Amino acid sequence: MTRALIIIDVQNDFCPGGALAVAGGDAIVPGINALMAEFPAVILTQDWHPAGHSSFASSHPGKAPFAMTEMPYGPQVLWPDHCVQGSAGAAFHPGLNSDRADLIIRKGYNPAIDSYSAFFENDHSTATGLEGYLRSRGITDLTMVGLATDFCVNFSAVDAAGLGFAVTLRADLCRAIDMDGSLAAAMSGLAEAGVRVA
Ligand code: VGL
Ligand code: ZN
Repeated sequence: MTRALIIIDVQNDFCPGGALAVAGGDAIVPGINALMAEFPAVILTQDWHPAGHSSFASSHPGKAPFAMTEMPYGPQVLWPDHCVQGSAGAAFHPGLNSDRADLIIRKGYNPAIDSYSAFFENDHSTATGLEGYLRSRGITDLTMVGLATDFCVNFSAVDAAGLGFAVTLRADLCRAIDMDGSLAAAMSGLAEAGVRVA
């Protein structure tokens, strides 16, 4: 059994003051840094959108942030512009010990498809390559932390469990957006998928 810590989207835009700020998003940084020491493998993900990405409300005339739209791959929340490639908002929180990361996996770079999960884009079929990386290293057990509990952490954890990894989500080291009951829905989906919530 080899374990990895997967740290989801601890980026400036998801922290207070950012474009898609999650309440208390920065409060989890010291605990995540401390947890790194317990894992032989540490992986960071980075939400990484081109300007004008199709998940941005600004790309849909007349649509407001947090409205829903229908994409060819299904329903999609429209977000404020965030994590634009190379921007300060897309950078990791300055307190995060990113030097410790073995791998940084970027997602959401396809202009036409959003990617909440670190494993598959929102069409649920286009792979990011993370599964192959983990299997190549013999990693079987994943602990997930980061932002946001109900979106990118949730979809990453559910996909990982579906792929056969043993997944633990450290809820104390995650924070949620929680729009329209999304956190409660995520928690029941995580339990159904067999993710252990600690
Ligand atoms: C996320 C919304 C849009 C996340 C990323 O990291 O949870 N949420 N892009
Ligand atoms: Zn995004």
